[in-house]
Amino acid sequence: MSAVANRSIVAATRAVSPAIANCELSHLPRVPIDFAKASAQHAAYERALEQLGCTVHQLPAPADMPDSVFIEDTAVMLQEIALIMRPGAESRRRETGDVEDWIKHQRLLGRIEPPGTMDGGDVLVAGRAIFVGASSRTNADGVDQLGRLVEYFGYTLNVVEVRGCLHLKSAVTAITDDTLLINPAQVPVDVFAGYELVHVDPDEPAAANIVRVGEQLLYSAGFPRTLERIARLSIPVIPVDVSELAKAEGAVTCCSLIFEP
Ligand code: CIR
Repeated sequence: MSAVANRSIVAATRAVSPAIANCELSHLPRVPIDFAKASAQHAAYERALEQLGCTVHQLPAPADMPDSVFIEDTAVMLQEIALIMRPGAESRRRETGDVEDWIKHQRLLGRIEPPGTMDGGDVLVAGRAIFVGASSRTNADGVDQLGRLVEYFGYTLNVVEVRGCLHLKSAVTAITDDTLLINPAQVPVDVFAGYELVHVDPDEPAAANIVRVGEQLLYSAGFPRTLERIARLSIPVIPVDVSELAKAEGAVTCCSLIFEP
């Protein structure tokens, strides 16, 4: 494992809010969430990021922002610019303020402005290609604004229809710049022509979400069959238990913003 190689990578996280039980839910029934267990899993997730060589910077969790642990939805970090999102769920809009206050010291800032909406979970960056999910959280105005912001820096933008899941990155994430982990039942595969695609095991539809840290991976321990498929790539992968956070419809990418300072 090459943790030393990742030492310059920052992972911004946000502690679990004591109000997480009041989280937004779109595709799952509401079940009790054990705050202590969710916090312990989140702490183990942060330790795994450190094991991968990241410097973890944790922002505090406001008691009145149930979903704030899912910091990925508040911003998209590109090499050239940080894009502050305008989350699609009204209850999540206030989450961006504290994140912006910290991120403005890291990058030039761009913003999705009203009436645009976009969650960071809908933005997949693979090299110089950006894919944006047309989900229930991201509207056409948000996509137009993102297009203008990223095309200036030479990225290509592709809009992807998302079916039966919350975000684009519920359905497809990057293992490397050229290899994607994908659930073909939730996004059209032809959009990703030219990429090597690792399909999730059909019995694990929520398994397409993986965190890439440099040349290494962090993945949910809840998808052992898909993990076997990923292991065939011979890329180091740390599994973590995020079962309690999954009850709030969270997955592994949503709990961090990873970038090189
Ligand atoms: C929400 O519905 O907004 C939260 N309960 C879950 C957000 C998960 N975020 C993500 O996958 N990027």
